Amino acid sequence: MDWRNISEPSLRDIMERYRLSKCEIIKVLICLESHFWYLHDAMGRTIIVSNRLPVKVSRDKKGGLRYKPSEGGLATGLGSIYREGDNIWVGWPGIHFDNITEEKEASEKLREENMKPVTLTEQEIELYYEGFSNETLWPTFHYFTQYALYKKSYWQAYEKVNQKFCDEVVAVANTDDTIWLHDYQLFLLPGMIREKLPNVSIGFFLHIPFPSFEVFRLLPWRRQLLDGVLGSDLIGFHTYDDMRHFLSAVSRICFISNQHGQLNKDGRTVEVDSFPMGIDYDKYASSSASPDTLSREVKYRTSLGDQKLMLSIDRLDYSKGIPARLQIFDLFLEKYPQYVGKVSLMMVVVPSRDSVDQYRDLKEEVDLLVGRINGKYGSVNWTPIHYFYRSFPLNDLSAFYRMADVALVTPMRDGMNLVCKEYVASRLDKRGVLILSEMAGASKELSEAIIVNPNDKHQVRDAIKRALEMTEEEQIRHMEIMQATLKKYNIHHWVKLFMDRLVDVFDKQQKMTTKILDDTAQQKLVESFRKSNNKLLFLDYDGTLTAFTPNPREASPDEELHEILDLLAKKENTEVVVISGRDKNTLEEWLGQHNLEFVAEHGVWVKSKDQPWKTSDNLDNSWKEDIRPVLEIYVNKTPGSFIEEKDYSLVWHYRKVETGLGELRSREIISHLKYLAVNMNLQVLEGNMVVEIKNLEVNKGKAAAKWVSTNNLDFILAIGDDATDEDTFKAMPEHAYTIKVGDNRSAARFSMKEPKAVRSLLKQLIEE
Ligand code: GDG
Repeated sequence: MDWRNISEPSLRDIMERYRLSKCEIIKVLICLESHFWYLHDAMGRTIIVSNRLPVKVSRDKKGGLRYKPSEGGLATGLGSIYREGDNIWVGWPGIHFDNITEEKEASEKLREENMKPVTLTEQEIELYYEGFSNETLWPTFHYFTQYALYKKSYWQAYEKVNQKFCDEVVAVANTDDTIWLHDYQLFLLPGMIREKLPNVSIGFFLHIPFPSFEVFRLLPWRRQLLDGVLGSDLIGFHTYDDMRHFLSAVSRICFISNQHGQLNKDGRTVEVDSFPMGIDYDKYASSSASPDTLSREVKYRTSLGDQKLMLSIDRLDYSKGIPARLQIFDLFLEKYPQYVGKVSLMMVVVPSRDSVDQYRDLKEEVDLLVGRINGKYGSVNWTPIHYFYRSFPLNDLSAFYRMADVALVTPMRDGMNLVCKEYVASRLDKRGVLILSEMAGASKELSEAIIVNPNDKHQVRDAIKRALEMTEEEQIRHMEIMQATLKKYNIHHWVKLFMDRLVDVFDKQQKMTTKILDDTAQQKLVESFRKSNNKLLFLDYDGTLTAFTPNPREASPDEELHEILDLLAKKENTEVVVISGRDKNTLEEWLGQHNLEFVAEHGVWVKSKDQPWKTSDNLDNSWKEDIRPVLEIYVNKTPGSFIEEKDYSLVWHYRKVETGLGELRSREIISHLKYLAVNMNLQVLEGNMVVEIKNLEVNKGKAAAKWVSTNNLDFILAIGDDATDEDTFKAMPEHAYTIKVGDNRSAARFSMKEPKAVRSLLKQLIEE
C-alpha cells in the first residue's frame, strides 16, 4: 500500500479498527518514512496565528500593493508548515487598506500563498499594538515597569482586536485542526477560540520573557490575561525560568497548582514547558560562505584597516541595554588605553517604534553617547564607534558577523536573542568570542560564551579585555561546542518539538477524557445491576461519598449517607467495599456499624465481612525512623505544616501553609526523598496539599484486585475521585463500570460531577 496516497477516511478507519491513537499512528507513519506533515493534512490542517503575517504588504510609488516576504526566523521555521496543503497563516499584513477593492485584492493574493489577513484600522493598531502590546505588556514583561502604561482604552482595544483575530480563525478552522498562536499580542486568543471550538488543539508560544509574579501582578488585567492563555492545550516559553514564573503567576492569581508543568483548567489538562527557539543554522552558515558576503567583507575590511572589531546588532529598544553598552565601551577605553586606536565597536541599531516617546528619548541618548565617545577618543585615522541607525541586507549582516572578533550581546532582558546565535553560526573559521548577557534566554544554552551581568559595567568591561586576548585555541574550543548545540537545536528542531508535543498532549487528553455518565448510560448501569447475581462495589470515601471539607475530621458521614450504605450493604448478593486513604480506626468508627468491607490507608489494611483487619504480608515499618526526621526538618521551616502518622505511611500536610511556600517545600521534599525512597522500597505520592510516603507495594488497585479475582462476579462498580483511585480503575476488568468523580480526565470509563450525583446513583441501585 502506498501510505502517501491513503485517504483521510481510510486513516480514520485504520485508527478505529486497530484502536490506534493519533500519536501511535504518527509513530507508525514515521517508521514508514512517510512525511510527518502529511498526517496533519490528513487529520486536519495547521493554522498559525501571529500579530504579523510572514509578509509585509506596502504601497509602491504608483499606489499599487507590494508584497515583501519576511526573513525572520519564525517565518523561515514555520514556512515548511503553512505553505503545505491547506494550512494557513493568519495575521495582520502591516498595512491599512484604503478601500474594499484593495483589501480584496490583497486577500486573494495572500490566499494563494496560504495566508489570511486580519485587517486592522489605524486606531486599532495605535491602541492594541502600539498601546497595550508595546506600552503595557512589553515594558512589564521586560521588567521596565516604569514605562508601563495602564490605560483602559488600550485594554479595550486589545480585547476587541483579539476577538477580531478569533473571528478570522474560527471562520477557517475546523475541530480537527491544530492551531499554533504566537506571542504577547494574542494572550486572550486561546480562550476566545476555545469558547467557539471547545475540542480544537491549541498551542501558544511566548517569544518574550515571562516576568516574575511580583512584576506580573502589577497589571490590572493579570487575571484575564492568564485565563485567556490557559485556553491553550500547550503553552511554550524560551526558558525554564519563564515557565516557572508563569506557573507561579497561575498558582497565585488563578489558584491553579501544577504538577511537573501540568495543570487542570476547567477539567482540561494544560501543559506548560520550555522550548528554546533555534535559528535556521544552515541559512546563516551558507550566507556566511557566499561570494557576495565575501566580497562585502573585503570591501569593509579595506576601509576599516588592521584593527580588531566588536559588533552589536539590535532593534532600538530600552530592553537591549544600548546606552549601558556604550558606557561600558567608554570605561574599557579609559581603563585599557592600550586598545585606543586598536579596537572599534560596530553598532547596528535597527529603527523601531520611533513614534513612542521613550524610544525617541532613547535614540537621542544613544546619539549623544556615540558622539561623546567618538569625540573623546577618536582621531583622524580611527573611529571608536561605527554607528548605523538603519537595517542592512542579510549579506552585509553576514559580513559583519564574519569580521567581528567579538560579538557584544548585552541586553538588559531578552526572551531569547537570535543575533548571538546567528553570530555563532556565521563563524565558519570557528574564531571569535561571544560576550552574552545572562538576561538573554540564549545564555541558558550558550554557556561557552563569556556570560555577563549587563548591570555590572566593570565586569563587562573586563570581559571585553578577556575576549580580545583569548587564545585562538580557546576561541575554537568554545565556538565548536556552541556550533554543535545550535546546529542540532535549530529552528526546524524547535518547530517539530513543539508540534509533536502538541499532538502528544492532545492525544493524551483524548485518552484521558471519559464520557459523562448521562441518563442513558446510568439506566444501563442500573439495569445491569438489577440483572446480575453477584455484585461488587468499590466506593472511595472523601470526594466521592462526601464533599471535601477544610478539616478532614468534619467529613464524617451524615444521616443520608448512613442510610444509603446501610441499605446498599443489605442488598442480596452485593458486597460493598469502602476503599479509602483514611486510617482504619476512622473508617471503623464512622462506618463500622454497617455490613461493609474496607480498604484503609490506600491498601495497607483490609477488612472482609466478619473478619478482623488484616495488613498486607511482610509490610515493614522500620523506614519511618529514617524518614520522619527528614519531614520534621520541613515542618520546622514551614509554619502551618504538620506530619500525620498512619500505620504504614507518613504524611506531610501543607494545606494551612502560605500559598506557594507549601508547593515549593513539597517539591523540595519530593526531590530530597527521591533517591532515599527508591533504595528503601518506598513511594512518594503527591496528593491534595499532602505528600505521602509509604511502601511501594501498597496501593488501592492491588488491594481491590484481591476481591475481583476471588469472586465470580457479573457486576462490578468502582467510583473514586482522586489520583489514588486511578489504581483501582486500572485493576478492574473491562466489563466493570468505573466512574471518576470531579473532572473527566481519568482511566475510568465514565465521569460524574460531584458526590451528590454519586449518592443519587446509589439510591437508584437500592431501589432496584
Ligand atoms: C522576539 C524576542 C526572541 C537585526 N538587524 C537586522 C536584521 N536583524 C535580525 C537579526 C535577528 C532578528 O532581527 C532580531 O532577533 P531577536 O532575537 O531580537 O528577535 P525579535 O523578533 O526582535 O524578538 C526575542 C525572538 O522574538 C524569537 O523568539 O529571541 O527575545 O524579543 O534575526 O538577524 N536582519 C537584517 N538586517 C538587519 O539590519 N536582515
